[in-house]
Amino acid sequence: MPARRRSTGRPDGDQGHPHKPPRKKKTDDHDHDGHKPHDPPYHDPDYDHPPEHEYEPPDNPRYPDPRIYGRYASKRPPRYVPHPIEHACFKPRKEDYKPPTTCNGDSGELCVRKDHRTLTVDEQNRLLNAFTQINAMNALGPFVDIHGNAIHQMHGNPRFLPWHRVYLVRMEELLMAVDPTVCLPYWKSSEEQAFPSWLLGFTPTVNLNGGPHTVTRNIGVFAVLPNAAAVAAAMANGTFNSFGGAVEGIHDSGHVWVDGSMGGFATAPCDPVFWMHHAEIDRIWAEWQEANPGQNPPLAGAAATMDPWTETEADTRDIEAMGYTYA
Ligand SMILES: [Cu+2]
Repeated sequence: MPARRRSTGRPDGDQGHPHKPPRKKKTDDHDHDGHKPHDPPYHDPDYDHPPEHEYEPPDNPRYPDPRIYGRYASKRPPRYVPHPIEHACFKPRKEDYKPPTTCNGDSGELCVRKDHRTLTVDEQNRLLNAFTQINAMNALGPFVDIHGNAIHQMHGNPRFLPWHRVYLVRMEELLMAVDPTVCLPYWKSSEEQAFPSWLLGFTPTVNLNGGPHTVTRNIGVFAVLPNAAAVAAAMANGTFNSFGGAVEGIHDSGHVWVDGSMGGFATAPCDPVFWMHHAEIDRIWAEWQEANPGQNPPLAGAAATMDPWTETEADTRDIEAMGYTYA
């Protein structure tokens, strides 16, 4: 179970991008193996069929830590080599002494996920720095690869929302291992109709199983960002599947609108905007949950386990129990 963490628009019309041609389908050879933009109405009747779900995790030494990588964790972890500094005797000066705190303990505090527009420059830098650090540690690549593995059936069915909820919490934990002040911000694209400008210059290269991938974007070329009316229409659904299908369609359009890395399942989480886009989708779900108590994803058996992690659908119903909240 994840530890608990720290506590603490303008609706556009349909013409969000006057300089851009109307929604246009990709026809060329882009590596678009994933998210397809949806035309309203978003609901897909196939969404009502929960997946038949079984899988075998791959045996892959790229996944040393079961807390983050779940069942991907290697059965033969790499041999531990102590860092030279671990043998140094470190004595803090008396004035530096602070009472010890538990590392993986339950502080009872919630990670507060904020609108990225409200982040200070320091908070922006801390997020990008933590992202860079987990990438440099080669912890990010294997984590992105999980999203590239369709075995987890996390798109196009009722697992979409709960699965990505767990995925985001794991990412937040990974970032917090580097900087405990970091929480994932959200990108309210329906209101902004613009890409977060402070991310534009940040295009990391991530070592994926298939080789290094450098983040690219083709912003606004292949789709139109859903607007506030589309989000309101999704929110108006009274049952989980109709809501989930609609919100996944909105999510898909956001992926295709950014395009480049964001256009493919295997590469999308390399772009930090993926996490902010999904935090917004998750925030919309949390809001809908409050308005529709008891409406949960209709998942049972193996399909109810958010593999490769152990959380079940029921574990994902309460975001505060998962250690975070939205501001
Ligand atoms: Cu996804």
